[in-house]
Amino acid sequence: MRAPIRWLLSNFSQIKTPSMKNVCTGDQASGISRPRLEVGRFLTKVRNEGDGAVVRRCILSKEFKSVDPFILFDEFDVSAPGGFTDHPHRGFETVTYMLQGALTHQDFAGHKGTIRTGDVQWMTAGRGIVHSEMPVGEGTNKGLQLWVNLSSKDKMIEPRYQDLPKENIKRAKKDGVQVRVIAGEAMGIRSPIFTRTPAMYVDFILKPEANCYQSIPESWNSFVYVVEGEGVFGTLDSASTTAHHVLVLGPGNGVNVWNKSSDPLRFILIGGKPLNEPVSRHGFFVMNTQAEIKQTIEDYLLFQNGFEKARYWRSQPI
Ligand code: FJE
Ligand code: FE
Repeated sequence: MRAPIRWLLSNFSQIKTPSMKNVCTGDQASGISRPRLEVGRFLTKVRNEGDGAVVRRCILSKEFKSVDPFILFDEFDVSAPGGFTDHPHRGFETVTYMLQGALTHQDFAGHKGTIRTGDVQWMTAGRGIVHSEMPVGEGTNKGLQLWVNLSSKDKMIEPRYQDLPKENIKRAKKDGVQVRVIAGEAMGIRSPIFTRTPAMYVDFILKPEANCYQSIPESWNSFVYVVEGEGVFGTLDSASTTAHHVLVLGPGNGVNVWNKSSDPLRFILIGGKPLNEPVSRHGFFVMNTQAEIKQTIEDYLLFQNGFEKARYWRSQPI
C-alpha cells in the first residue's frame, strides 16, 4: 500500500518605545509606536518525519496551537537516502526555503526542479498535489518549510508554483542589517510573490550591536524564528532569545529587535492575516470541517477531484 495511505487509514478516527539608531523600514523615525511583545516562547524539538528526515517542529505543537493563518513551521534536516517520499497535499500552501544544500521536488503533473541554498519554492497545493521532496547528493540539506492555510474559497483552486531563486530574492543592507524579502515588504523593497492569504516572510541578519524595527499590519498574527545567534525582541529589557526558539508576538504595529551579542543574529519574521475559519487538519490535508477531510481522503484514495494523476504516478529515483 502507498505509505501515506497506510498512515491516513491508521490515523483517521477522530510597552514602551525605546530609542533606536538604526531603522530598517520606512516607518516614522521614532520607531514602532505599539511594539509587539512576546506572548509565547517555545524551543523547538527534534523529531523524525518523512523517511529518515529530522525536523524541528515549530508551530502546531502541543505548546503552540497554530498561529492563524499558519499551520506548521518546520526547520528540516535531511540526508540521502532519507527524504519526504511521495505524499499528497490539499487546502493550503507550502513555502520551502533552503538554508543549506539542495532538495529536488517532483510532482504528479510532471513539475520537477531542484532548490538550492537561498532558493524558495512557494507552492499552492490548492485542490491537490502529490509530490516528493528529496535531498540531492551527499551532505547536509537544511531548510525551513512553512504551511500557509488557504481560505475556504481558495482551498480547491488549481495548484500553482511560484519559484523564487536566490538571485531573484530582493535584498537590502543598511547599518548592519540585511534583509531578504521572501514575501511582503521590508526596508522599502517588495517581494514579487503573490500571497493568496496575505502574508509576510522576511529573513533578517543583524551584525553585532545592530538593531532594527519592522512594521507588521496591526490585524495580523506574527512569529519569529531564530535561526542563528541571539536576539532581543520587543523592548530593550525583554529576555533574549537564542537559536531554534519560536517567539509568538502579541498585538502591536511592528517589532523592535536588537543584537546585543558579539555574533551575527539571523531570524525569520513571519506574519499573516488571520482567516478566522475553523481548521480541520488530517496529516497532509487542511480543510474547514471533518466532512471535507473525509471527502479529501476519499478523493485521494479514489483518484478524483484533483487527484486523478495520482493513479499511475510515482516519483523517479533521484
Ligand atoms: C508531513 C510527515 C511528513 N515537514 N518539512 C507527515 F514527512 C510531512 C512532510 C513534511 C515536510 C517536508 C519538507 Cl520538504 C520539509 C516538512 C513535514 O512532508 F507534512 C506530515 N504531515
Ligand atoms: Fe510536501
